[in-house]
Amino acid sequence: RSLSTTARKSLKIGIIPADGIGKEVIPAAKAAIEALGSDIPQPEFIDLLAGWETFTKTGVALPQETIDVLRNECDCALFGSVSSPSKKVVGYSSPIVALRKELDLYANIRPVFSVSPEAGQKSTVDLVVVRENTECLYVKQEQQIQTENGKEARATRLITERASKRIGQIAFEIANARSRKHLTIIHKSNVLSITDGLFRETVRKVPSLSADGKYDGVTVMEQLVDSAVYRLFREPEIFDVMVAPNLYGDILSDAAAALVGSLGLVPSINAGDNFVMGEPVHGSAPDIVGKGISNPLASIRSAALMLRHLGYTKGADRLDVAVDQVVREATTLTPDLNGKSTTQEVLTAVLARL
Ligand code: GGG
Repeated sequence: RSLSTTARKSLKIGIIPADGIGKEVIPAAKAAIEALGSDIPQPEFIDLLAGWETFTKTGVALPQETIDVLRNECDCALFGSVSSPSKKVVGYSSPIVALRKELDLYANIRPVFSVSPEAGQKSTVDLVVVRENTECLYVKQEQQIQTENGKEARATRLITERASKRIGQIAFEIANARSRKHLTIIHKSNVLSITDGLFRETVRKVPSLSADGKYDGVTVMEQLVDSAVYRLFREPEIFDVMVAPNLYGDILSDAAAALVGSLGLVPSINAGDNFVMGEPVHGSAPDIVGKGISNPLASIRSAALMLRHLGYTKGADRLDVAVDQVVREATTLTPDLNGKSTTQEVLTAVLARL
């Protein structure tokens, strides 16, 4: 699903560090992109605002200007992390959730893999979580009412055939391009038979919609989300590509990150038909903000995923190979990976290997 690379002389990249360690790791990814030289078109970075801090300063979490510049001027974007409060704040709504909807970035693609001790060796964990990115409980239709028995809170969970079909198509496409060609559909349709039932049935039907039998080689398995988490921890090697509604996909990818050492290693892209935005899976990590020890590798890998999605395979591969080397050598790592190095030292190590 690469966008055309032919006409671009420059690559306009929206930079939205947002909150917390996003402000530390996104500049590192930017430096890594800059170091790719002629392997990509000349990058032009456009700094854009969003996040809780932006809200506290301006009263708006996702300025219209950010959306407009991304839509009208940028080829792609890098997003850091958001620190939305856990309590309702009048006028505030999560800007990352809103941005995914505004730009119709309907697929959140999260590869989770361990770096093998030797280059070329098979990794023990090597899977991709394909998360639906626009609906489920994240439509954020919540309400609270007062009843005679106390407060009652409700949330709408939206699953549509359209969104399930398009995420299913992406998942089959990704599975088909991998060597194992195995897809697991994650749901809980033994309890949520209408919503998860629709997701499951719609994804299952995807191969029958293509006349050329292009997904014939993909094997399909189904797994209830709770047992998927159990099996993920017991036997991660059984999973190749997992496709899930929004909330399950969010939780599963954080859980899978525990298997590869740190959330600080796991990248993602938010992809739509016309735009792609790289984003580390980790959050804003308020406990380590400002200490200079946040792990930049997930952001650098997110930049690689973004470039690969746009068709810049050589640049993307160079970033991934440099990160693989740094992880494999294990001499320059941040504390989340039991190292003692700073964000800047890890970035310098990556740049030296590019
Ligand atoms: N980069 C992923 C990230 O920011 N994760 C935290 C998250 O999802 N936050 C949602 C929010 O704070 O609105």
